[in-house]
Amino acid sequence: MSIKFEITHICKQSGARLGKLTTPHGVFETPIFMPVGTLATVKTLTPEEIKEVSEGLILGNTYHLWQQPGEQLVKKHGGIRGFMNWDGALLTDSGGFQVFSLAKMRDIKEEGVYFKHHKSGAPLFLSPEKAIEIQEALGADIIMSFDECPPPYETTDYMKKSVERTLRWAKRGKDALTTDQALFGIVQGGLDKEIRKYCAEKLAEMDFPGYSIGGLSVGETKEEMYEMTEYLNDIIPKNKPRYLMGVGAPEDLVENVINGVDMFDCVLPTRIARHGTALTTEGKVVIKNNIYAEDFSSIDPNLKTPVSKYTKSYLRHLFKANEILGMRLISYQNLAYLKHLMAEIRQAIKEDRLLDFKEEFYKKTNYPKV
Ligand code: PRF
Repeated sequence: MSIKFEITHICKQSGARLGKLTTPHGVFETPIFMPVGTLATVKTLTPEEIKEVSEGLILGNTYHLWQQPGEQLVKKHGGIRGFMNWDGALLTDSGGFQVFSLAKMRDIKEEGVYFKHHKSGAPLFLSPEKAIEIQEALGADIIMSFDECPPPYETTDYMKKSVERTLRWAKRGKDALTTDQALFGIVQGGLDKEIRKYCAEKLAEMDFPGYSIGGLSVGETKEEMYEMTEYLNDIIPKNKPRYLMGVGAPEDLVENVINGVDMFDCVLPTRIARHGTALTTEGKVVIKNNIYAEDFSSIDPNLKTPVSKYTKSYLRHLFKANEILGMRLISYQNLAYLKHLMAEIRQAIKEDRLLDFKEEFYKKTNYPKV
């Protein structure tokens, strides 16, 4: 197991954790947000830019790279790091989520999932062992078990069966691993606390170097998400990093850090950027809006980045004219803002004032409070 995790401080006001995550390609202070580079690219940004707007730890994806260009080609470059010229650290997701979010006509069997490719319709099969084999070729520092991410409002009976299978898949993945990459187990169980608890405890018995929380931000309400992370805070082993998968709206970062989460990833900042929505220290800014037509102020008055040089009016023009630079600049802004927000959160933990910080955060921004 080639990562190390230590808790360095617990916020006296909120109970939130400050930690130090050591990987073969960097040491990171947690809580941390990891930008998503699904296809070995954080969309529109160069690795030099990604360095500036991240802590140096990003995500790649098994499903997508398996399909295109194929993990063996990536392996010939020395893994994702060599392929995309990234000298930081990496985490890959197992593909479990994409099988359930993208695939057509899937058939879940004990051995794995048979499904059809989301574009071509070609028949495919992904198993816990195959997901490990692909992630070994991709070479990330931290990798994920193959899991089922069931819809949040499934029946209790279905959830139980699904979690039992996800647990058997976690064990099979662990047995299949031949490298010292850090393999995380994924806690599933929808919105059922008993099933979640059972899943977390069974995974803890298998002793993974870290635990992910999957199956949230998949259609449930924010109240339900926060209630589940709050519940799991006392159940997932305290001495290991906890990673909340696919969650990254600014308010979700603040709330879930308070609930004991150490790591996050989400396509949200880069996805909404390409549609012209900026995340700023004052809240969301929809840059195409007519009110910015002659607004000569910068996108974020409190965050100095290379994007601050441009007026909102100019950024709006880029989107109106469908110019690629607009997408690049807002992607940069959004990741720079989340990096800044996480640094503020860590500082507030250090100073035992994260609940005060949360209150100010909602006062100063238009991010939604539940
Ligand atoms: N499982 C996996 N990856 C994921 C999820 C999951 O449940 C989610 C759910 N938010 C995002 N990414 N393997």
